Amino acid sequence: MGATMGKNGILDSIPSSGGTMHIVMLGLDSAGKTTALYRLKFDQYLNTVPTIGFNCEKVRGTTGKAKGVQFLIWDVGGQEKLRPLWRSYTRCTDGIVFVLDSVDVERMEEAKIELMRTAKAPDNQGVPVLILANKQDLPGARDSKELEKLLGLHELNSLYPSISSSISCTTFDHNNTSPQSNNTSSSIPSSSSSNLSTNSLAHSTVAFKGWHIQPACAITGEGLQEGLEALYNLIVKKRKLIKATKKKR
Ligand SMILES: Nc1nc2c(ncn2[C@@H]2O[C@H](COP(=O)(O)OP(=O)(O)OP(=O)(O)O)[C@@H](O)[C@H]2O)c(=O)[nH]1
Ligand SMILES: [Mg+2]
Repeated sequence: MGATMGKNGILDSIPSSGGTMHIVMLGLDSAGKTTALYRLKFDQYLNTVPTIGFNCEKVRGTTGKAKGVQFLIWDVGGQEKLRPLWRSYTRCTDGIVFVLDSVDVERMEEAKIELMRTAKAPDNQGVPVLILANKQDLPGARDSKELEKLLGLHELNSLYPSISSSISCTTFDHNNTSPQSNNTSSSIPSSSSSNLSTNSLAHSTVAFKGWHIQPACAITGEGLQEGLEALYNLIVKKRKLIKATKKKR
């Protein structure tokens, strides 16, 4: 377990091997990060102590498209004095898991501030984020919809890239009912006043929602693999989007 801190952050020491996804797990102290990590790794509940520094484990996905995928998961201590270190771990990561205590409404604002600070940091913008709504087994646990509101997760939408493409669209001549040109399957009606327009461009934007909220219980393991799969899907989707954007240039 463990690695040394390079000048460019903790991930310096890890080869960015093709198949392995690098994931960093953050969240307030006592949210359940280490419990979740050990549940994923050993498939059992292990007692934890507050993390000073970090834990790191290789974990295999077991469900859906993430089945067989290897994740290298960094679990970083969440105490206030340790949070300035989070930045060193998130640099170059493929995805972030933000673990939340779904019962601790008193500290929800604090969690929101840390989540937003992390997601909005220049190095992290656009990195897929899984919000793990942990401790769902406890009475009073807030559900995903409520947490989404409490944390203002819609704020995250603006952080993700979208691909905008221009397509040549059908133009319509009112004097002649046949289309002028048609590079698309759908025709876009022209305004009633114009009788002809040629090669007009329609812009379509494919939005990418780069975050997902997953209810979970780290003690029993419920929701953990599902969350990992959701994060994996976001990472793959983002990579495809970036590839498509590069091709267009
Ligand atoms: N009821 C319940 N308790 C949980 C759950 N997950 C973690 N806990 C408990 O919450 C406490 C803190 O868990 P940790 O995994 O150590 O929390 P952490 O986020 O790693 O905390 P730091 O290392 O201080 O950042 C422990 O007593 C866990 O047993 C859960 O899903 N349900
Ligand atoms: Mg811990």
